[in-house]
Amino acid sequence: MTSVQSLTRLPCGNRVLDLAHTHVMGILNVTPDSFSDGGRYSQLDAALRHAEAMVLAGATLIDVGGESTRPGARAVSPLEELERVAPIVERINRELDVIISVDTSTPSVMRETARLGAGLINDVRSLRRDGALDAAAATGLPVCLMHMLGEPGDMQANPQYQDVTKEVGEFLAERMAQCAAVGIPAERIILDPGFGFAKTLQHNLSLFKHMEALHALGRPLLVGVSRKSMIGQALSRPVGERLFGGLALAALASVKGARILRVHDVAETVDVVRMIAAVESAE
Ligand code: 7PM
Repeated sequence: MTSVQSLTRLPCGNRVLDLAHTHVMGILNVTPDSFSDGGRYSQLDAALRHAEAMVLAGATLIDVGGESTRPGARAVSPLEELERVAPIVERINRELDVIISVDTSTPSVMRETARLGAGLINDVRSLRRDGALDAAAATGLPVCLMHMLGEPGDMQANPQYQDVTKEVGEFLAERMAQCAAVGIPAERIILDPGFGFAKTLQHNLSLFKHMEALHALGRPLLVGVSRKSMIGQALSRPVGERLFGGLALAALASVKGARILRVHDVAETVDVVRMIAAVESAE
């Protein structure tokens, strides 16, 4: 087993991600609604049904997140985060044919969810928390490294760049080097420009336009723009009216070579990806 296959097939725990084409990652939020009186079991069932619907719609990855990255959101303890995420990871692994990505910066959550069947660690903090590099290395799983300056709470204060794409590339290269130092090889890394994280509208648009420059780092790109404020700001749309703008960005990202699109609207995005693939596979 050499070259061509190992360049396109990324082992993700008990499953394999074929990087020859673009994948849709469905977002599954398991942050509890404090006013919900549904209780634990019905919340778990609702999350599982949502995950199942996204898989039926064509998602090949499900991103499970238990710690809100929203500015001003209450900090969640590692135990609380694990109690939210672990049951759903276990159920998805048992009942659905999909790669489970865990959106976490917490070392104990990385270790425990890997044991329960997670296939990918998605860390918006790029393994910068104490112990995160070692925990991720110990799981042996692939890692998505995302660009962000500061913490979710303060990142939008006053973001400044000379050349946003160049600086994002330099940041991701530095994080790849830190990963290599603890035994996470480049072959196990996915890179993410971090749209909406410590960036103004102009930064986000410029970074999106020049995204191809990040291919120089030699790793597959994940793009997350679904329902984000860059769409709202560019089109003057509230969060409930950002689907078409998001699909335009999904199509552009796919054409620019992004390999994973992280989205809320899976069925619609899968049609975008399949339509592009149909044209690209023509004579
Ligand atoms: C509040 C603020 C709520 C931000 C939700 C968000 C990404 C991610 C998120 C991304 C990767 C959202 C974000 N965004 N992981 N997690 N890439 N890899 O809008 O762009 O979904 S959370």
